[in-house]
Amino acid sequence: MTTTEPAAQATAPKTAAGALDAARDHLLLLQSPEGWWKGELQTNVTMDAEDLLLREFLGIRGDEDTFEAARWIRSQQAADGTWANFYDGPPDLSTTVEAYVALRLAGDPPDAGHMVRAAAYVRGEGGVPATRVFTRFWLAMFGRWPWDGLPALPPELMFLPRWFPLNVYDFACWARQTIVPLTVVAALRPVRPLPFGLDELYPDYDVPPRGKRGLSGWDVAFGALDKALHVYERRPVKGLRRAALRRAAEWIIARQERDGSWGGIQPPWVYSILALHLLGHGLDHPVIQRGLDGLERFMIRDGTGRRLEACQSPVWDTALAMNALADAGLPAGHPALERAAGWVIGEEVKGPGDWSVRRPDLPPGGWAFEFDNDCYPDTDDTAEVVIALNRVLHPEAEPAIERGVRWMAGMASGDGGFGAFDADNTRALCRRLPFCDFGEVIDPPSADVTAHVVEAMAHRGMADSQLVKRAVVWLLKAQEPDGSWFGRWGANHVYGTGGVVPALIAAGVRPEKPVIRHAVGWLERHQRDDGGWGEDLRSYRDRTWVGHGASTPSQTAWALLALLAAGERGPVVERGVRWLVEHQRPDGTWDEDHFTGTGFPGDFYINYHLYRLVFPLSALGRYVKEIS
Ligand code: R46
Repeated sequence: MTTTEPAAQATAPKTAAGALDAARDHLLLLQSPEGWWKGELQTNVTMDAEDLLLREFLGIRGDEDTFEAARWIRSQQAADGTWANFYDGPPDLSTTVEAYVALRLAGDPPDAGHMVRAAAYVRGEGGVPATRVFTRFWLAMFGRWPWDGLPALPPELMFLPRWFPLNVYDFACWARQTIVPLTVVAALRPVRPLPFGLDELYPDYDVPPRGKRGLSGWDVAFGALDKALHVYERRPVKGLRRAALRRAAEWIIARQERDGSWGGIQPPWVYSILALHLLGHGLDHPVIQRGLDGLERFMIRDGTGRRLEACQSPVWDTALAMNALADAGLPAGHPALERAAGWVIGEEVKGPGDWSVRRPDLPPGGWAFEFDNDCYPDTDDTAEVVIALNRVLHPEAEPAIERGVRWMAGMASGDGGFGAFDADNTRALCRRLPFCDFGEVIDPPSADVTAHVVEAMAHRGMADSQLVKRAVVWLLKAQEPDGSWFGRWGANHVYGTGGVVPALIAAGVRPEKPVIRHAVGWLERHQRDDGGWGEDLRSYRDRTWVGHGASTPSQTAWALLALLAAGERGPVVERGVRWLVEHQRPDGTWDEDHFTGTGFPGDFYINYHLYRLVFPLSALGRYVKEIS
């Protein structure tokens, strides 16, 4: 290795190359025989609590499963008795209530220390009345919350035409798939017995119910509509109600995936099982059976207990791993890459999906996030897969890439940007429904997804196309006044900026342009004293955290990828690389307790366990290539 930079030669380059080799070898060992990679997708104990509640409701809660799930839930409890939604995060009321009820199901006595502390926290925060709608839904199913005390959600929603505001296709696919089965459950208002009371979770004073009860015109209007729907709910038109429930059931059944899931994500999966069961499908019905069996494949069991993955990320992880290995210098024909390419090509989505509603003439193509969610391919995964396949040698790659690019191009939104699962999914009114008090419910274009699409298209020689030019303009307009970009699916401005800068450079924006200088300045200003980058998830709710937080491997790598793409070579890069090298484990990977993935800004976060390895590997690979 030769370099003209003596200072650099003394420290970083040699160790960076060593770190690169160790990381590459570690990642190669994690590949499955079939060719894919999959890191755990860790979220929070809501998943495990609701799993026990589901089994209790269906009458299939086993002792072993209860014991193991409870063990995991207890292991995640903070010393003050609460549960958070992410590592080192603040207590979350709704999650704590759900975890507490699950532990009561498992037999933990209410006077045990850890339960007393949890209940005291819950009461201090307003108790059950102050929890999110989802939590109160579960409690209503066990008679611990009045069905009338939930926002109305009539199944007649299914009859709203596609052009009408708030029809199901106005909602993001994850919300749509959650809402449709919940309309069924809400219409049938089931109540199952719970073998204990929960008085300790209710405050002894009146609490104004949770919600964004504002004074704006829409909030008042939706409040009135909610009242009217509650009146209707006492005497629904029988024929209409029956037809609506039938329509919902058909809609749900048509969307079950091969693995028995719905969308491959926990909420739609669980509520679809409940809805179909309540409509008369017995536990031995093949649809229910497949649903329950499929959940088993999302269970992780180890010495700490049993936990449920909210969803799985094999296509995403495989594309990222392929790109990281290619960045690390693996030749295009390396057997690991060829095996991965073969597997990914077999995962191509070949049929229509909910996305076809907005783009009826667009032929299918592209990739989804998971092993089996063919109804919901997304542009983000498609972009990363296209970038990965485009740089490996596989005889069948080209036609799949072309179909993927065509599909991705057709999914551009009217404003030139890209959402993840749908085009033009921008009805912000959805967010104001009283029912929608948790998480994002629409899928508008975002900077990180648009950047990935731009980068993929640029790699395919389309940088000068109208489509890419419009997307680039979208990105330029989306830059924050401070020079960064918001991160929709990763935390947060470090992720957004780390994605957009390489994309703009790939699309032909010169590194000396003000837009790039401004972004580089933001990254440089937010490098931490230890040389790394970190951004706390609290930044989604509190802007003082933007760009600030403990250094992590993935976020340090994202910043470096942007700086390297922008042509930076100075001490900022050197110190960032040194942070990665010095924090690498002896086995070649990194520790990353902090969550750096985003499910819903402000509400739901993900620790993608492979991020700690693939992104540092990419960054080190590109760095070592630059300096050698
Ligand atoms: C990383 C980028 C690639 N993209 C993939 C996007 C998939 C991210 C993972 C989605 O997983 C989800 C899991 C649960 N819906 C959810 C939900 C949504 C997504 C949810 C969670 C908790 S409703 C509660 C309610 C809901 Br409470 C673009």
